[in-house]
Amino acid sequence: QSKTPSKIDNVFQNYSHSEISRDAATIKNSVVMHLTATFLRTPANMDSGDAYLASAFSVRDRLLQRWNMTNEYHDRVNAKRVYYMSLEFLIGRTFDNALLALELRNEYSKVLGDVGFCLEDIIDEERDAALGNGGLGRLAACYVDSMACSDYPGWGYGLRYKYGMFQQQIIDGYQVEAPDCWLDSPNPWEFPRPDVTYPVKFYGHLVRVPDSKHRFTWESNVVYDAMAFDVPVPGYGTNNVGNIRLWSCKTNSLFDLNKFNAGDYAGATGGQVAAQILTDVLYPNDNTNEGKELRLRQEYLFCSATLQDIIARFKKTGKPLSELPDLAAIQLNDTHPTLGIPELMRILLDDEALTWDEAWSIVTRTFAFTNHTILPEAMEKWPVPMMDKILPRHMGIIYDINLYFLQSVEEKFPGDRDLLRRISIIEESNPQQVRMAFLACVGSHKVNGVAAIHSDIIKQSIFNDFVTVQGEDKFINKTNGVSPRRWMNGCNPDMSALITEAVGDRTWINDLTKVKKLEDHVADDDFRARWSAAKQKNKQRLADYILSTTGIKISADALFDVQVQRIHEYKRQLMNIFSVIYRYHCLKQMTPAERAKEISRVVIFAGKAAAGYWVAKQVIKLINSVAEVINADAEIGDVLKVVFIPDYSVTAAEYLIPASDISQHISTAGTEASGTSNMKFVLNGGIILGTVDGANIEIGEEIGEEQIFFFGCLAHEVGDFRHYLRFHQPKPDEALQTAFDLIQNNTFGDGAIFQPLIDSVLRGGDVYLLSVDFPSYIQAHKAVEDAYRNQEEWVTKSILSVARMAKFSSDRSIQEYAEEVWNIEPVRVTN
Ligand code: Z2T
Repeated sequence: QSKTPSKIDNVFQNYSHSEISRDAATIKNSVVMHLTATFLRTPANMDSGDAYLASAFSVRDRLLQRWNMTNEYHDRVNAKRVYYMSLEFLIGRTFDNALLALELRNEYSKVLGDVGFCLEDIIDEERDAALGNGGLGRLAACYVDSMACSDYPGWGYGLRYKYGMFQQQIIDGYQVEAPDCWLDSPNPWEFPRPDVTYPVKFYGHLVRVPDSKHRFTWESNVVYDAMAFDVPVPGYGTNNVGNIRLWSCKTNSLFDLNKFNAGDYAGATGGQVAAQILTDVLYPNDNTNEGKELRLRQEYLFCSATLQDIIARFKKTGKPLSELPDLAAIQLNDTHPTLGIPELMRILLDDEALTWDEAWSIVTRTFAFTNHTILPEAMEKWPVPMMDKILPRHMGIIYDINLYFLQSVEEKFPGDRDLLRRISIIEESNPQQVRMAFLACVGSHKVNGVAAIHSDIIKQSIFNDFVTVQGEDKFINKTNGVSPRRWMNGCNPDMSALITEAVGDRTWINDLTKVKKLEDHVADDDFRARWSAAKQKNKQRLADYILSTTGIKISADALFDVQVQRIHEYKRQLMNIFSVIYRYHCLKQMTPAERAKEISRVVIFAGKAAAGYWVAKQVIKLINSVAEVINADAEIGDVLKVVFIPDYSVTAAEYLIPASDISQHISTAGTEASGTSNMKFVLNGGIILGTVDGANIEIGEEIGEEQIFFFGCLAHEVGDFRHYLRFHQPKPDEALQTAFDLIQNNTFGDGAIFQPLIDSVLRGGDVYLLSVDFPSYIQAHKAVEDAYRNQEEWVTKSILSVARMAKFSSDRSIQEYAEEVWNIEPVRVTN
């Protein structure tokens, strides 16, 4: 502990009062300073990559003032904080976001323009921080953004993967994965905190503390150090700057100099390799659980470091641990961070010597849990022998949690053995498994789903018994939302300018209820024309992006039909491409004169398949094979184009979403917990073609059924259809059969490659009900076309939709969590 010299107060007394410097000369100086001093370049030899780094570091200097002010202020007033624990934060780029939040965009644009750079090109130099798979990870990023913007004292906690979401290359139509080396160039948006490092133990054995019931010493020599990296989250329209604290495994001390000196080089670095790999890569699974031992170790490193850090911060207040729930709320983003529950128990029992009941009361008042899926293949279960080997203390604590829980169930429902078996945290399989969703539920005071239908479904399915035992009030809904900063103001400047004009100022960016004002302009011809022009410009921008990334030339005058998301059977990209094939067939049957009357369409796909998900990868191959044939067919020309954009990312989404006319959200009813891109598309004036599933339903309720194209069977009908299809061959309608025929005729190359996909419908029980929904899907496409022919009505739908979308701001979601789950209040940061 070093002492602060008393003089320091005088030297820095004005520090926290300093305003962000905005004048062009000062900004230019700071960019040149970073260019020359931080990166050893000169203005004469700088390229746009240098210009990005120098500008980004200069912006970050300005951000730091607010960041320090925020943390000092929250410490000073002992603010209750919320900790959002997530194995994934799909952040994307930060530079433009920070420029907008600090209201410095025009200033930097000018300074860069003066030296011959265009801000858009500079922005394009930044690599995405892709520390997440899809919806769940992006939701975490939107939520920390909303906490920052709404003045909530909130932190994200996650892992700093050296390799984020893999890069997807398309070779010969197939997905090929390459590592995402996002840290190869300097990252202006992270701050290493070598002083914030915690030891994390694995394996070893337990020694009971004499005369104690629940207190153990855990002895092991396998100890890794987790070191913090802090990522700032600039709040728009506020001084509040949030923080995402990411842990990385530290390895320097693990170098074995004795082995090195003896010439054993592999042995010398072996310990480092073993440690390093813990935070090396993000598991690329969306909605599936691989059950790998390394993943369990990753999860524990994350949970242990995070809980130690939260406790250390709490202890600085000098308050007794019984008051932890008054100063800290912890949200578990799905079950991935569930080990935080036994880890906090371990700290309170073994390190702090609390009794079981004291500790358990603190734990259950601190944690809350969000479930994001009902797909059985995504449910985390860990074999008891594996958990016992790696985390013996936690396995013991989980057994005790389960014992006390089952005792309480037995008290309420005496003699119901089947209930006990069903509800046990330990599944009596061979080997036994720890059901992480049950552990998360038992250790939390609130459990929520992510859209109304999903929250209902989980109450009737996986948590049905828990509702009976623990009561209905514990199980609530928190419909997802997305950040208007990134998903409107950032990615769609022209539309945003129109909204600002309609509202009168920019306050809608932090209060989306104000977009209602757009309804006043829906009959204003000039406004409508500019609304359409904004969409048209976005479509041209996307056409340019597609040309540069794929070499495919498309017309910006066509209808843009977009499905971009992880490739998964339940999302039914396969149904989409079957319908494209059918459409191609129909166009081929027409005379040129008939074809000329058709609406030109570009069908756009993008998305990654989990590396081990063979069926999903075959779907990518089919899309690319179909695209190749159709795009080369001179007879078809611009009437139908099919594009698969490789390497979908947050940044690609920022190009794609503002340019869509219709987007598809076509999961089998009951399978998509919420979906969040559906919200983003509509917030950008796009129209949804979708099933009655996830948040589509609430979007339809808000914007009105005239503004959305629904089709397909309903969630409550799925069970019967599936049951029927287990015992009966599906009967494809003529359209679907035509698609099968074309594939089997080798229209798109060797049809045999795709037979397994056809068989998943015809012989695999058609689990996702393609044959059931196909006829209404084709009908819905027709309805979309008819509506699109009437451009006047289409523009009305587009404006009305955006006007009615306020509910889907993540600010609304976060406010609900704050009030109903976390019990925290906004804190306005001032000097
Ligand atoms: C994921 O992105 C989602 C659920 C998961 O369950 C895992 C991952 Cl990686 C374990 C998605 C849902 O599929 C989607 O419906 C939802 O909108 C999103 O989480 C955010 O809640």
